[in-house]
Amino acid sequence: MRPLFALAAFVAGALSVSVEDCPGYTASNIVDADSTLTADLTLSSDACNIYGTDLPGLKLLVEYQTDTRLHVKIYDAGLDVYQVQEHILPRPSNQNVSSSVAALQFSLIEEPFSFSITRSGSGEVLFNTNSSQLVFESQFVHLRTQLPKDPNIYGLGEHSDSFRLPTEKYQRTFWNSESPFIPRHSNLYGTHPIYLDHRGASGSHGVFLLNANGMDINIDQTDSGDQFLEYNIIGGVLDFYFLAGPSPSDVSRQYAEVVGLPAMMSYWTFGFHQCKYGYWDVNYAAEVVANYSTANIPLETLWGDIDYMNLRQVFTTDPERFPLHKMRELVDTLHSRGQRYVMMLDPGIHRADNYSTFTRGEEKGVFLKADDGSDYRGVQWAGEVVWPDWIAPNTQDWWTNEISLFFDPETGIDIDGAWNDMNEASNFCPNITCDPALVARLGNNPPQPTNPPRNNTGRPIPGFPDDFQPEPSTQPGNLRSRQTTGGQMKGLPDRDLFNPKYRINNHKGELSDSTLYANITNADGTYQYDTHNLYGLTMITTTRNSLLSRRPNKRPFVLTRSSFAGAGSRAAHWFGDNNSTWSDYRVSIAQLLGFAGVHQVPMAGSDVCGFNGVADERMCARWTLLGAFMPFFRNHADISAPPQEFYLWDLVARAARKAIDARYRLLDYAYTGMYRASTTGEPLAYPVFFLYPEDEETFGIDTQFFYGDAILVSPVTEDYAESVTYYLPDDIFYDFWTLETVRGKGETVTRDNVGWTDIPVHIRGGTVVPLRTESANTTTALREKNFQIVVAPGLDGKAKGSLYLDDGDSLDVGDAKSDISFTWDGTTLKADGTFGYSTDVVVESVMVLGDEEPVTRNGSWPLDGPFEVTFQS
Ligand SMILES: *[C@@H]1O[C@H](CO)[C@@H](O)[C@H](O)[C@H]1NC(C)=O
Ligand SMILES: *[C@@H]1O[C@H](CO)[C@@H](O)[C@H](O)[C@H]1NC(C)=O
Ligand SMILES: *[C@@H]1O[C@H](CO)[C@@H](O)[C@H](O)[C@H]1NC(C)=O
Ligand SMILES: *[C@@H]1O[C@H](CO)[C@@H](O)[C@H](O)[C@H]1NC(C)=O
Ligand SMILES: *[C@@H]1O[C@H](CO)[C@@H](O)[C@H](O)[C@H]1NC(C)=O
Ligand SMILES: *[C@@H]1O[C@H](CO)[C@@H](O)[C@H](O)[C@H]1NC(C)=O
Ligand SMILES: *[C@@H]1O[C@H](CO)[C@@H](O)[C@H](O)[C@H]1NC(C)=O
Ligand SMILES: *[C@@H]1O[C@H](CO)[C@@H](O)[C@H](O)[C@H]1NC(C)=O
Ligand SMILES: *[C@@H]1O[C@H](CO)[C@@H](O)[C@H](O)[C@H]1NC(C)=O
Ligand SMILES: CC(=O)N[C@H]1CO[C@H](CO)[C@@H](O)[C@@H]1O
Repeated sequence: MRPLFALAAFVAGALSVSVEDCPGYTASNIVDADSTLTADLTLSSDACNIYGTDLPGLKLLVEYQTDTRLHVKIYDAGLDVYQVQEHILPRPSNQNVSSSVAALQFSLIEEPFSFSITRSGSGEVLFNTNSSQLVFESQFVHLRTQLPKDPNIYGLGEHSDSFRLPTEKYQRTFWNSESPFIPRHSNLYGTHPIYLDHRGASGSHGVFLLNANGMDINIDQTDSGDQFLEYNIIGGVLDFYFLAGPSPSDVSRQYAEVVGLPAMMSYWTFGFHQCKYGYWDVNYAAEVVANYSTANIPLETLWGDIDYMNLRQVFTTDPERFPLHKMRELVDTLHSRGQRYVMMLDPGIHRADNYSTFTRGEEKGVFLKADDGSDYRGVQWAGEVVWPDWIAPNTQDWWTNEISLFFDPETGIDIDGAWNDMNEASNFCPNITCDPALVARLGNNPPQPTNPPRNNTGRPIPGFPDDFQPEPSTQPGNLRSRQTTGGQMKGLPDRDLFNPKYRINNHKGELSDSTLYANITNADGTYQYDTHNLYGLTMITTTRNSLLSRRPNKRPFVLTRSSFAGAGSRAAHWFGDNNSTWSDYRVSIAQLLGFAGVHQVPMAGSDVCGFNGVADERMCARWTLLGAFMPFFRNHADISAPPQEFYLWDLVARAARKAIDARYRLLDYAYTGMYRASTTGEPLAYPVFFLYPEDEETFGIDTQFFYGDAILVSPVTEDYAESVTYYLPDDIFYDFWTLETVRGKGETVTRDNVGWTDIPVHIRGGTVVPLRTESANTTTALREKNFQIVVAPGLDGKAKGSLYLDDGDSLDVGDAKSDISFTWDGTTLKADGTFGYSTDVVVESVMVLGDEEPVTRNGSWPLDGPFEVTFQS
């Protein structure tokens, strides 16, 4: 949602910094063992100190971690420079493979030090840093790699630009920020320093830089036309994971090995969700639910935005507009109808002595502290607020306690999931001159009395020794043993935390503007300067743990606005506060491809019909049809926007009925994709080139995508258009709606007269798609429907697919799951695999598509063991 103040501060940063005067480093003491290489790097001559102080001594560590993953780390010998805490992002285990069997090779030049990564066999250079000196200063780290001409680079989100990134004068800035209207070419809510470099027939690889500090990544060309990508970072170490691919999906899977497999989502989360900021009372909210039913549009989940809160305090309800007993009634009713309820939890905690969430947090010492030991204060919805320090020792217990009290099924609100917003973190204080009490007065809350200052030494926490530290990592890294003798990797002292000399291109202005001040320390002694981009990740980790503790065997559902690498293993993501424009409708596809294809956050989608602005009927109809083919499907609008529930327009209602009908019939197909994603890292939504990696025409496509590996979605993209031109690769396809065969020719196709309730969708030949025979008004009811198996033979006449079944909600389903594979050899459909999930639902028909009319065989094949269905030709 939107902040009270819109800041227009935008300062263009220099696209490329001059580092030519810097001396670079010289490598020595090179120890080249079979699966590791280490070296010392020393500053080659006098420091240049362009944006800080050059560090004289660095270490290089190279590990051949797996056949396909090479880890390269350059860090300070003193181990003082901040490194992302292992408990926040656990590192993958190192399998110590021999370099002789690895798909990637590391080599270095000693003086001036540079390194390159090549593909074994072909020797193709994937990464080479020799065109620019390595600069490693107290507040500036610089590294540049060459790229081929016209490279196909994807990822580096969160952004609202094209999926394939521009190659000239393009900059990605990472500094998580509240970003209403999702401005183009700007830092948005999340940080994912991973890019996928696709080189057609020679393959794809990935480069992940595990660094959470503010940075600018420049993609540009030198005056002589050499293409490069460079990192300009205001802190942290160079911690690279090179992923060999060679297929694009291989890169996705290998990235998941580093940052974690996506969390498995419950079946119901694929239902249709409705939300709006501005459902001003519980009756209004209930009426929305009722109106969906009356309109015969299936609504799975109602969402509660901050409206429900008393004085905008989390874990409270407004006694008049959302009295607890009415809320309980609402949720009971929803549950009895097979529907769900999700509520918002913001991190800004109202600083009020009569607010028990705050006072309990105070007692446990969970809030971020100012330098005098008092709570660090700022402004959020409730007025003057404090923010949890998610890594302080008691914060998890405090948050879990608040969640279990407020969401107690017996006495509180029995939610089905939690929504974490404003967690960049957003602060309505515009800058460091802010007096929170004064600014808060603009809101509806009086300033609260200040707390007595506390002893700041060692941040004392009641009941704990002064030097108490957060849980040590469960997966010790390579540096762990050195920690006792070396530094603590918590950040160099004596830095300018407000105005580092290298100024990243943060569209909000300075580092501390509209967020937590960069000089605030966390409980473990690290600074917000270094950990800013991790605030959202640590919040959703804590929320997920709390939900798990509340319902230990149910999959927690957390939706987050802010994210960092690895967020998909903990939460779903929506693309924030977009606008009701055709442009934001279109860009939602590029955003989905970034999150589902590259960033490993598969449960993703936009605010359908747009959050800000005024949703237009025809635009909303198109967006509804598009949103129904994205993993996360929610209509959501701002309080300042007019209502945009699907039932409000006849056209949109018809589009919604049709879209949801298709979505629900395909729900098990998508759920199977989700299972695959959560167990292997295979994407749940694919860029077209992932499936046609050698077809250059597909590399730039970001207005079409595959929902799962079989369903190609090609929406109308132009404003108010009734025709669309889309690309069909050289392959066989079948129209999803008419089942007609469509021979793709590796050309664009123009389709005219696309009605306002229509969206072009194709089934890719070579696939078997399980559908429910009919839709239902809830996903619970849907699970009772039988299956129809649709066989879409490929050019070779063959096809394959799969169907995953379980109870839809348990965290650990044990053996109670079925993973059924389907193969079609031209005459027989074979179903094989595991059949541990017991169900009365059967396969009721098998339909084979082809040049003639589809051929259907009806029957009743139980899903308790292998079966075959033969078609005579
Ligand atoms: C790899 O080597 C490291 C350090 O030598 C060791 O701690 C780790 O256990 C090894 N891992 C495997 C899988 O052998
Ligand atoms: C960097 O390395 C590449 C490939 O090895 C080589 O072609 C190029 O000349 C080198 N550039 C510089 C500036 O040394
Ligand atoms: C629900 O429908 C009724 C009848 O059309 C209408 O008066 C009311 O405004 C609608 N409420 C909401 C919240 O859409
Ligand atoms: C769905 O339909 C069933 C049967 O018609 C009805 O009992 C139930 O209340 C409906 N649920 C919703 C959410 O509309
Ligand atoms: C706390 O105090 C404020 C200011 O006096 C008041 O408006 C609010 O209702 C109180 N809250 C509770 C939960 O008593
Ligand atoms: C952070 O900076 C603010 C504004 O200059 C200052 O008031 C405060 O004392 C500093 N806090 C810490 C923890 O250094
Ligand atoms: C800080 O924000 C206030 C309020 O918007 C503004 O008046 C002031 O000029 C800002 N100060 C700086 C240093 O940007
Ligand atoms: C602050 O705490 C430290 C460590 O617990 C203690 O040594 C010191 O005396 C305390 N200072 C004050 C002013 O209370
Ligand atoms: C947001 O969209 C509305 C139309 O819905 C438009 O009038 C407005 O200009 C847009 N604002 C921005 C900042 O794009
Ligand atoms: C804030 C912002 O970036 N808005 C974009 C909205 O969409 C138009 C195109 O329709 C872009 O030009 C704007 O930049």
